Amino acid sequence: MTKPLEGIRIIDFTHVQAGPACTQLLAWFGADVIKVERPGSGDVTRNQLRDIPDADALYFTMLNSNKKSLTLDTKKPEGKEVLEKLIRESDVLVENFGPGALDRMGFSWERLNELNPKMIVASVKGFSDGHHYDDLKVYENVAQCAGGAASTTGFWDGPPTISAAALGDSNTGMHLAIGILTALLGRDKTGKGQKVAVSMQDSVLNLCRVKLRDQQRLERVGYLEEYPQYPHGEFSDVVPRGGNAGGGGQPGWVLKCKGWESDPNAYIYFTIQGHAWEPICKALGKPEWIDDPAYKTAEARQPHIFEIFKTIEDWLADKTKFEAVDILRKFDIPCAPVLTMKELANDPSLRASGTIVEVPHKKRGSYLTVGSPIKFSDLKPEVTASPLLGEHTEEVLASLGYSKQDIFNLREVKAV
Ligand code: CAO
Repeated sequence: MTKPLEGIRIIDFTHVQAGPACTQLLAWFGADVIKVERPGSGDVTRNQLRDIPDADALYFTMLNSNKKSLTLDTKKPEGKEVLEKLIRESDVLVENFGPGALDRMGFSWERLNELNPKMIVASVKGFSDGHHYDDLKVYENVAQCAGGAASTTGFWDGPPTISAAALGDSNTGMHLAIGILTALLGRDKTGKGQKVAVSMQDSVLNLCRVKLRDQQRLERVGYLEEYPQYPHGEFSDVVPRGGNAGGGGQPGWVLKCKGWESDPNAYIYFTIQGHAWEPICKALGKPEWIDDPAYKTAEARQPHIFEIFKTIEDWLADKTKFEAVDILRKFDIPCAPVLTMKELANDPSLRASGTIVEVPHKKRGSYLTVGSPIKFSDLKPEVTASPLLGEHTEEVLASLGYSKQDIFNLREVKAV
C-alpha cells in the first residue's frame, strides 16, 4: 500500500516529547523521517527513566517509532556540511530546541530558506515569537501553567493542578503536524516553503478555549451555573477550578462504585444530559423524579445537583464500574468507567483497533505503545520500532553520496 506521505523527507531535529510526537505521526503516515542526534548521546529521553539497563528507555521508544537515526554533530564544520546536503534534499525540517539554538548553530530561517527555498521549517517553542517570555525554555508542566490549564484544573480548595495528559508536549506536536501538512499543501500551489511555528502556551490555550468562554460569561453575569460553586458558593472575578464538573452544558461528576474504599479507580463518570433525564430516572428506579418540579428541568436540578449525585452513588454502591456502565448504556446515558493504564493496556478493543500495539525492538524485546489514534479507510499505519542511536547513519550518508572512505573520515573527526 502506498502511504500518503511517502516521498516526503523530514529532517527530525527534535527531542524530548513535543517535537518527536509530531514527527512520529508523520512517519506513521509514510514520511521518511531522519532523526538527527548528537553522536554518543542522542535524544536525552533515550536515557531518561530507563527500566532496562543499556536499552533505550520507553520514553524514547514510544515517541520515535518508524524513524531513522543519523548521528551528526552539527556544531562541527564537517557536520554542518552534511546537514546542508541533507537540507538541500529534504522537504521539511522540524525542531524544538531552546530559543535561538538553531540560529546559534548557523541555521537561521533565512539561511535554511537560502539553502532550500522549498523547505518547510517547523518549530515548537514554549512561547510564540515576540512574546515577552519568548526567551524561556519550557517543559510540559510549565506550558500547562502558562496556557491556562493549571489555573482551571483541580478542586477549588486546592492548588492549581497539572493534567496527566500531555497538553503542552504531544498536543503541541499535533498542532505542528497540522501546520506542516498545511504548508506542504500550500507548497504544492506556490512552490515555496515557509516557516511554521507553534508555541506550547498557544496550544494549551487552544484546548482551554472553553475556559476563556467562561471568563467572558463570568465577567458579564457574575456566575457560572454549571460549576459546583453555583448557587451556594462564591465566585471571584476569574474562572474557578471546577473539580470534576461537566464544564459544558451537561452537569457531570466522578461517582463512587462498588469497591471504591479499596480501589482508587472504582468510579464512573456520569453525565446528566438534559434530554436524558427521563431515562436516568428510569435507570435509577426513581420514576417519581420525572415530573417532579424540583427535578424536571436542568435549572431546577442545579441547586441540589450534589444530592442527585449522592442518590446515584447509592444506586452504584452494589455495582462495579463495569456493571454500572453496562446498565446505563442501555438507557443511552453518556458515561464511562474510570479506566486505569493497566486496563487500557489489556483492553481487547484497543488491541484490535491498533490503538495499543506491541512493537518488537532489537534490544528491549517487545514493548507496548499507542498506535495511530487516527483511523483511515485506506491506510493502516504500521508501528515499527524506534531506531537505535545512529542505526541509519551509513544508510543516510550513502544516500547523500558519501563514500565509505568519506564516512570513515567523518567518524575520525567525530562528526557522525
Ligand atoms: N549536534 C551538536 N549540537 C546539538 C545537536 C547536535 N546534533 N543537537 C542539539 N545540539 C545543541 C543545540 O545546538 C544547543 O546548543 P546551544 O544551546 O549551545 O546553542 C544544545 O544542544 C541544547 O539545546 P536545547 O536548549 O534545546 O536543550 P536543553 O536541554 O537545554 O533544553 C528544552 C531542553 C526542551 C527545555 C528546550 O529545548 C526547549 O525549551 N525547547 C522548546 C520547547 C519544547 O519543545 N519543550 C518541550 C520539550 S518536551 O517536554
